[in-house]
Amino acid sequence: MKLDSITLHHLSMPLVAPFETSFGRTTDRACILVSIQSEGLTGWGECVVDRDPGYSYETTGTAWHILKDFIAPNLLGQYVTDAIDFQSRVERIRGHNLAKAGVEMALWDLFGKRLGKSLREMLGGLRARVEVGVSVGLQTSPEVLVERVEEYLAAGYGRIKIKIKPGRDVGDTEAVRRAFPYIPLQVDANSAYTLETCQVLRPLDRMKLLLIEQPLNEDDLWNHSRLQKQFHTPICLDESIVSLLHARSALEMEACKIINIKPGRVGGLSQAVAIHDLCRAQGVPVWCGGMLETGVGRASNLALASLPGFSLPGDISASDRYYTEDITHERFKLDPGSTIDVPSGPGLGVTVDAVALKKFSLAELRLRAK
Ligand code: OSB
Ligand code: MG
Repeated sequence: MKLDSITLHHLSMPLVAPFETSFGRTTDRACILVSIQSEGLTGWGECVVDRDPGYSYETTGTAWHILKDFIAPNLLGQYVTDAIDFQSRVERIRGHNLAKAGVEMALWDLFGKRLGKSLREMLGGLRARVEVGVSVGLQTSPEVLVERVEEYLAAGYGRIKIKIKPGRDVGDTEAVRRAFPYIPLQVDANSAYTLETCQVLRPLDRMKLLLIEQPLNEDDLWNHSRLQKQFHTPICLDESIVSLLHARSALEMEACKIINIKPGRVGGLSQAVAIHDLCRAQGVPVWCGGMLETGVGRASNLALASLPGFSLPGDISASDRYYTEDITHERFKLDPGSTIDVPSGPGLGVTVDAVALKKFSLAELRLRAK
């Protein structure tokens, strides 16, 4: 399809409650929505960038720059045929996966609308609904954490993930495990430990956790492989897996037994599917991570998580876990069995609410083909 214009929307959306991890606290979640206009259709994508470089080196500022000055000029006025074609056009732009992934998502939405096919169909997803869990941020105390978890369990979430950091690890996890001895439970450290400081996590190995997510630095595959040898609990990598090659290296090194797949982190849905395929061929479980997405990114995550290798519940919670008001008309709700329905309409299967978009927009820029 010939791409006529690309519009960037810098958004800031208030969360229903602050979300705190080992790298910081978010009260208003930022992102850049990308819309691509082509042949009378509009495709939407979400760049899951944050204000600060805490999770990724990318920020709303770097993504805006890379999108405006490098990615868009490579695409405007061009005929882009598919995701592979798109990737080859941005191959020479090193890194900046979150920026690239947002554009790839918008292209999938566009192609789906043109073909009358849902993203799930295009990616080869099998399920019409996917199993999900909830990611619970750091709370003021283990007691408050247990209360939060209890609320989410009551709301119907079947799998709980809690955030940990040094000083708030074994005690918090133990409190939750003691209150709920049998729930599927996992922890996420967001790179807060070193191989040495990680030794305090040893008691976690007796708490029947599904996995321990990203204990060490993102660039430290090697020490994750040393750590995995010391723990029975599977280590799951998030930040470390930024490409198919990283996934292959991590598995070969036995740096993890499970992979969290986020299309943003790996530069797009096509890469996410490639990592899924690799893991599936090797019998390695994967699950879909989350980045507090709006309805746009959430629709994309649901479609991805419908692929057969996603054998663990994703961090894809209902819309009301994040936002009182979202920028899509559609809201996602939690159904019995801790599931959410995968959208079935063309492309992402969601429509953007122009009024809400304007309300949460800090800046907008339309780039046109010359
Ligand atoms: O590490 O998985 C993470 C949110 C922002 C950045 C990183 C992470 C997260 C989450 C939230 O854990 C997952 C969600 O969207 O519910
Ligand atoms: Mg994580």
